[in-house]
Amino acid sequence: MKRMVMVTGATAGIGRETAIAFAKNGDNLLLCARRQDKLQALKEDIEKEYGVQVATFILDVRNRKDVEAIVPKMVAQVGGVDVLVNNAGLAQGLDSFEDSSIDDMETMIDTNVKGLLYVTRMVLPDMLKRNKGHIVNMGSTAGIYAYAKGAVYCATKAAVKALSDGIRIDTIESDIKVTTIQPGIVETDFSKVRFHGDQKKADAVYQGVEALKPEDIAEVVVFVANQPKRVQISDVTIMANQQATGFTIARK
Ligand code: NDP
Ligand code: 8X3
Repeated sequence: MKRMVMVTGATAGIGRETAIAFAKNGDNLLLCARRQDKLQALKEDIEKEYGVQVATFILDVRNRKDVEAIVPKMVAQVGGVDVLVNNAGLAQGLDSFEDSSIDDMETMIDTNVKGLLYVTRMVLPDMLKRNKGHIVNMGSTAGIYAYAKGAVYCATKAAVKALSDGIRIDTIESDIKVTTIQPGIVETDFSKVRFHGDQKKADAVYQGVEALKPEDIAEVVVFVANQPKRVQISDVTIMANQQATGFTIARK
């Protein structure tokens, strides 16, 4: 039977490729993000190419009221979510802590931490009721190794890992699985968003390194979700070949 896979932040980068990879795998999709035009275009492309069902809805994961009002309705409408990929996330700014904007800090915490827990809190009870489900949280190598000027982003990704582990402990009596995916450097809109639209600064991040592609991460997410019932992959760390730790990169 086809699964229903929910992906947050499905309009770009890793989330978009994850949606496509699950569709290729034959799964139906429930996709959300803030940009309606991109969601609609992706829905049309996937339905035409892969013939699976795609439901979409606009969601800003930072908006607790919206998450509480919309997510349970959408989950009920599609008949339950089998795999939840908490992917929506971002970095804002790359500055020494004392110079960092508090607005940027709050945006990262509100999106990467609070958004993830709002969504999960709305999806998990139904998974528990059905004793079936897999939560895949998008962490980062930044959550393992803090790096200069990235204190708050790194802290949010360390929190993602701790949330995954905590939820896995709390659901241990059930068949629910929880996985943290920890990518290294992946070339997406991530850096453009981090530098508030400065494309030059964003391009510099990927110079001299063959960064991972979002498809590389998507393939791992599908692999993790396709394991037999007895297998729970708790964490996966995926780095670029030229990357030793989060910020140790041999540029050529
Ligand atoms: P992109 O900027 O390419 O994509 C981010 C996605 O998140 C977009 O679809 C965006 O959609 C969505 N999003 C952002 N804020 C919100 C919000 N408030 N509510 C709902 N959706 C939101 O970045 P990536 O694909 O690279 O990032 C995806 C995840 O992977 C993030 O959690 C990131 O931290 C993580 N990651 C990225 C790495 C990298 O090197 N690129 C490495 C490790 C982890 P929209 O704007 O339409 O809302
Ligand atoms: C995104 C990767 O190393 O730029 O999580 O923080 S990094």
